Amino acid sequence: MAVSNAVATLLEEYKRFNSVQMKDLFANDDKRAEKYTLNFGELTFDYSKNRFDDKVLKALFELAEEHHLKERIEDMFSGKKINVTENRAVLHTALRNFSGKPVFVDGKDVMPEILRVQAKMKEFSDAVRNGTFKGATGKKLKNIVNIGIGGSDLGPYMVTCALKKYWAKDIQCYFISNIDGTACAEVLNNVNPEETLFIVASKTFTTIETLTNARTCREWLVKALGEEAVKHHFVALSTNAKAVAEFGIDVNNMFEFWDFVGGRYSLWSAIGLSIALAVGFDNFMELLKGAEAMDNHFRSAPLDKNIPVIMALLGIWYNDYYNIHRYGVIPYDQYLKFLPSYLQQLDMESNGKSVRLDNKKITDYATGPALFGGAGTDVQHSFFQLLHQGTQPVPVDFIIPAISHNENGKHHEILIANVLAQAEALMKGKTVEEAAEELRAAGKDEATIEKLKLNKSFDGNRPSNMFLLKQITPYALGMLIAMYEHKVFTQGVIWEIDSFDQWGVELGKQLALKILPELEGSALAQHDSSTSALIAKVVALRAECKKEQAEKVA
Ligand code: G6Q
Repeated sequence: MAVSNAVATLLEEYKRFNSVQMKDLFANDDKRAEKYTLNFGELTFDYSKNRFDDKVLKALFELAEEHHLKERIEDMFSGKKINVTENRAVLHTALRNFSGKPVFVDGKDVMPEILRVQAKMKEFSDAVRNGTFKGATGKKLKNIVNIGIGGSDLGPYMVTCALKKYWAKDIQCYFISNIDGTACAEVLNNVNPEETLFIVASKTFTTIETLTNARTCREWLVKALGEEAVKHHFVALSTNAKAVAEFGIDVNNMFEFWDFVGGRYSLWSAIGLSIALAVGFDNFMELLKGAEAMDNHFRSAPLDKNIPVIMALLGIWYNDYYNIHRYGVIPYDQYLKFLPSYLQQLDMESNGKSVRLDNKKITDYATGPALFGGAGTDVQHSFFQLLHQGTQPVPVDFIIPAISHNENGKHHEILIANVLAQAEALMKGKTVEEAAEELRAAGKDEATIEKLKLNKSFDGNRPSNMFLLKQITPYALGMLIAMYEHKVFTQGVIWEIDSFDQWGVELGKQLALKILPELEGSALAQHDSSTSALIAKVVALRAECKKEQAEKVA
């Protein structure tokens, strides 16, 4: 690809800026934090601990303009078919559109249908929560089991865990995603069929993991309560009414969503039913309202005041100019511990692409980084070593609420002290001289100092964003998730990829379907020698085990 003006400027800026130390930037400008902090509602976004100055930022904004970011944002919000490989509009934003304004796809306003399903979700979630929708034997449905995978699991799972403090006292939520029989068994061992509601969440209603798990749960229920019980204990969330009916779920018990809602963007749709059941429909709406506030910010704020845009551009700066292809998200909040797993799908499934929108293979720049993370302070005791002293910096997002839902003595102050200290330490580092001085002050002899000072020094200059929230409420969480969605979208625009398809996920589905009959012995293995040998070994081990079990019984 020809080097554009903005790219050429950024390459020059990188040469100029590569060796600049952030601690010097702070020392030379006591307004740096103020200058590079944005406040939006109860969210404070401090991006000052990044390796940039005004000139770098200006070039990054030029890059966004070269890619017509503002027009692309409008294309998404207005229902243009920006998911080109699937020829679909991308309208998760319509699901949280409270403006009263229509949103059109193919000339049809999608809002009436969205509002209809939301009303149905409210009616149903209220009825389950207040006990008017009962199980087959007249008992209250207290256990909510969501059966889904990928986008039909990670969003509702992460959000229900994040909002645990808002759960109804007598409701428990469970999630079955993995095809591994253990996932099903561990949930079914813990619930009573008379009090359990199964939600089969599948956009396509063809996903083997979900359908297999749903069948197992259905058999379990029918065995306990009979076939008639299914309509009292099973509902479906899907775009595929035909397949739902074929599975044996009454379509009246189906909550619909549509092609313009991508799997990993679907927690705002009917896929969020488990959230509404756990925290109540009003709180589910608060989540959507928080997301809408971020949508409006993203759509209307100028680039230099736009939180998702700045996050995205800094990410591109590190990924494409510093060649750092890793990225950490560390929430300092136990309730948000699954946020990194959720973001892994959002970011990596959206932007882990190597074909451009013009159908050309990408060969000269990098797209989405590998994302990882976990809850602080736990991860300080696992992978933070690499963040502080590994050979490559890893840009990090820190997320912290000022107020905990469990203000327990000094716990929260200690937590906050940790996150602030980590960000400061990553930025400042510790010179070899400082390390030596510390050792000297601790009374170490010169030989020991010589031996340890390098190991005890820290390069610093390691970037991080700080997201400070007042508290993790449904509204704040909605804002936070939408912020990441829009960051991912912005990066996709600049990388010129389709952030809304996922062809790479399909391969696994096809390959597994081929191997399954070979494991069952009904087809002959035809693979590379490694795969064939492994299939043969598994078949032998399983046959051996069956024989042993049969001998025990005999
Ligand atoms: C997400 C992907 C993928 C999808 C799952 C489940 O964007 O499309 O993670 O959500 O494969 O698909 P179903 O909902 O169709 O079962």
